[in-house]
Amino acid sequence: LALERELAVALDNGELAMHFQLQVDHQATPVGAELLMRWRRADGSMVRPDHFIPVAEASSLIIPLGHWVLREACAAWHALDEIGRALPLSINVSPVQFRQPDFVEKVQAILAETGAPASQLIFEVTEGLLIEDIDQTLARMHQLTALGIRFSVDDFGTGYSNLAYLKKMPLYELKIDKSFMQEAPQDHNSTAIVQSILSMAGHLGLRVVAEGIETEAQAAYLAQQGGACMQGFLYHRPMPLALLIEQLGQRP
Ligand code: G
Ligand code: G
Ligand code: G
Ligand code: MN
Ligand code: NA
Repeated sequence: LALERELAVALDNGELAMHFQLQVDHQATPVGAELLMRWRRADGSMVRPDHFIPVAEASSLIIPLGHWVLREACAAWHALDEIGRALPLSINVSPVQFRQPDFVEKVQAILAETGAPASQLIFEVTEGLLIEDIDQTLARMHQLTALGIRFSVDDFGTGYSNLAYLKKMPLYELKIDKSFMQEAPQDHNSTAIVQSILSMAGHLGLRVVAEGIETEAQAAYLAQQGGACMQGFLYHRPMPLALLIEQLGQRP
């Protein structure tokens, strides 16, 4: 596969970069950031992650890539801590990476190597991971939770209708998929789903991050519903670490 070979070279050549998208509370105060991978080819063209992550997952490249993301998160946390603006950082963990037999050991090794606090890391996982191989998933989540790592369900609401995992798994957060947010508060059905997720999360004691907030109307609707955390272009775009440091440094 041409893209697979190209990605392997890109990883070696440093063509991959992490961007950071701030998450805010209802007062627009930053409360965390998600790391999002970017691949800029030598010719300047961009390859979107939804294009190359599946390629990395189909080969073994997602393993070194995933380790690199975790190291980037730990390094970024230290950089933010140095300017007095440490924030919890969320990383997307591929099910392929999570299923590696030595995944927990590898996470521990990177934490030890970088000295970053596990309690400042949130692993975003998919509903698919949570409903397959439940015994292994649960055992690993408990090991990682014991280290201090927290778990978030990414793209919540788009995966499966079986919600049994919500009562079994040690979860910290749900991320409402942007497909629901983009139609709220105009579309009745999407709004009903968002409201149900907020209500359920409240009863389960889970934090909520609403993704894809692009309009004041969406933000106002969430504020009125009790103020979930928000992530979206209305507040912050994904940006390189240097810019993130500059922006956070300028705030009181
Ligand atoms: O910005 P956006 O186009 O970054 O992300 C598209 C998709 O790619 C998202 O669904 C996200 O989960 C995935 N993605 C982005 N960065 C990473 C990463 O570092 N690791 C993994 N596994 N997936 C990522
Ligand atoms: O991992 P996940 O699928 O949650 O990645 C988040 C994706 O959402 C990334 O592709 C990111 O660039 C994108 N994103 C973040 N904020 C917005 C937004 O306000 N609108 C849209 N359309 N996409 C967003
Ligand atoms: O700015 P960035 O490269 O992170 O943007 C990631 C993707 O999101 C790109 O495909 C870009 O076209 C798209 N995008 C950037 N800003 C917006 C926005 O305000 N609204 C929507 N819907 N998409 C955006
Ligand atoms: Mn995500
Ligand atoms: Na998502």
